[in-house]
Amino acid sequence: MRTVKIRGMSCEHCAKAVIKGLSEIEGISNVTVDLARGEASFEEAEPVEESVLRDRIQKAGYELG
Ligand SMILES: [Cu+2]
Repeated sequence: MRTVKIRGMSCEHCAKAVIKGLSEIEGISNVTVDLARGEASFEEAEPVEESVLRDRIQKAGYELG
């Protein structure tokens, strides 16, 4: 499992948007968000490039890191 920091999430709506965005990346599954910690966790079939994560999180309206 991989865990990344995400900035800008404040409520369940944000969590859902991040979960949806990350789940759409090929090879990523079981995405969960911990709002209090500002983190998302997921399983990867193969390591996903950080730039791919960053792009997808930005499209959802948030920032990686
Ligand atoms: Cu929100």
